[in-house]
Amino acid sequence: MKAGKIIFFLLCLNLVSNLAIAAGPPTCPADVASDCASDSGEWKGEFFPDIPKIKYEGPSSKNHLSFKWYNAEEEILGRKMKDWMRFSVAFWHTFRGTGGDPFGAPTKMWPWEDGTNSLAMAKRRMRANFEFLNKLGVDKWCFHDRDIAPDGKTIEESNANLDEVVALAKELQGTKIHPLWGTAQLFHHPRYMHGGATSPELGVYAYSAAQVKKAMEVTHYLGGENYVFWGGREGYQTLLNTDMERELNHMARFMEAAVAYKKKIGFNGTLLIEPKPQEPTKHQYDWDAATAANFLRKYGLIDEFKLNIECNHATLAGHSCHHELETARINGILGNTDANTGDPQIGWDTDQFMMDVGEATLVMLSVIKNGGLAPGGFNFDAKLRRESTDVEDIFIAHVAGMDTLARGLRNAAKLIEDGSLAELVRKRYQSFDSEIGAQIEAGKGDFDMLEKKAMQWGEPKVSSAKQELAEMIFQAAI
Ligand code: XUL
Ligand code: CO
Repeated sequence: MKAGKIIFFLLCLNLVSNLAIAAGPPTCPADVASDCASDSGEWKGEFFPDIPKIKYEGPSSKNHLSFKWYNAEEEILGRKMKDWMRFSVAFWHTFRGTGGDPFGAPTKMWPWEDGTNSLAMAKRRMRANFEFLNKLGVDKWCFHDRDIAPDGKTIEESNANLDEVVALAKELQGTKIHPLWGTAQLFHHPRYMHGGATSPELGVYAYSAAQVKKAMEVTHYLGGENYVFWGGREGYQTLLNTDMERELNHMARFMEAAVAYKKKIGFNGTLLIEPKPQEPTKHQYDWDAATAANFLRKYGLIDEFKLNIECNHATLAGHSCHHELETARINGILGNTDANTGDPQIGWDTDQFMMDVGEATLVMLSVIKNGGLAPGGFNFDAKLRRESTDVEDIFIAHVAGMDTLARGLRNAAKLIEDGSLAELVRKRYQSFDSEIGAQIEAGKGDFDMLEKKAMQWGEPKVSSAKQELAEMIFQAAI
């Protein structure tokens, strides 16, 4: 054979063997076989060998693996940026997201994945999580029980799996890292098809309680600062077969039991309800912030819970994220933000990283007015697009998401320091700064007195809303 032919033959052989690897059942990745031992779940060397620790380089940097706006130690409005933001990585998207959708197969098979949902794989993934957090410079993470450890055949087996992975997570956390929040996944398994706390089946209600009990225990053990309830299946498909009143009463009883258990185990974290109007059910009971607040007030739970506002959930409910944050804030229950965004042309929960500086500025205006979110923070409940498949894309997405919110913080601070927007708002209501206005606001504005005043004053002068001026001031700051 001539040299050219030999090279061609070798190339073909290589292609065939690569195809065989791609098509065969994945075990330990072929190209890094020497780096891992699939039976122990151990992984030698780094998961992200090509990624350096991400640093702040300022807005003029062209390095996509650097922060341009997020400078953790810098003070804005008298507080370090890291303390305003309190960023967290969502384990389920970042380490369990595959890029699969209802029409297509997974597109992401990270080098450390072996294609199984084994305990060994769960531990290896946990190691990847902590290397990622350390390189990104983020000291909080969020998880569902079932993302981090495989489900077992019985509650006992699931709990044992969870304990094993949680023990490793505790060791890898060290002293600096801990969960922003933990939660129980009560929506994937078929037993939860009618809901968990709102299932008509008593056995499912009890199973849900057992799962939440354990998830609260491990969140507490790991030093978690909050615990989340997202009721993905707590809702209905049709009211023809649903006793909505009974289901809501059951959900309240479940939340009361969670409060009692939190106190029993000495968990001081905040309990958070995460509203979402629909998806996966047609109608979810925690529709939006106002609906969740009403539920909490009706059942006397308003002092025991706060809300976790997710921006993409806000838009699904027909609101802006700003509206949901403000609704939670003025009700005294803004506790956390699941920082993501939707797509204006798509009607479902796309869970994208927030990249719009205007949206981030509005979010930060609310957060500043709230005095921050602690012990809550910003959890990146966001995933890479299906078509983003490089390992470095995981870093790029988080860096861009962190920078966008950091830019929002800087802009919001500029707007607050400038004061002209606040002045515009103050002026709109200045007639209420009068003696009669103060009387009304103090609850002493009875109709007899108001009728007399209306007759005395005659036709009121109504001023311009100055919307375009407000928008001009806002745009100038971003
Ligand atoms: C689903 C969602 C969840 C919750 C936690 O839309 O946001 O991931 O944040 O269960
Ligand atoms: Co969420």
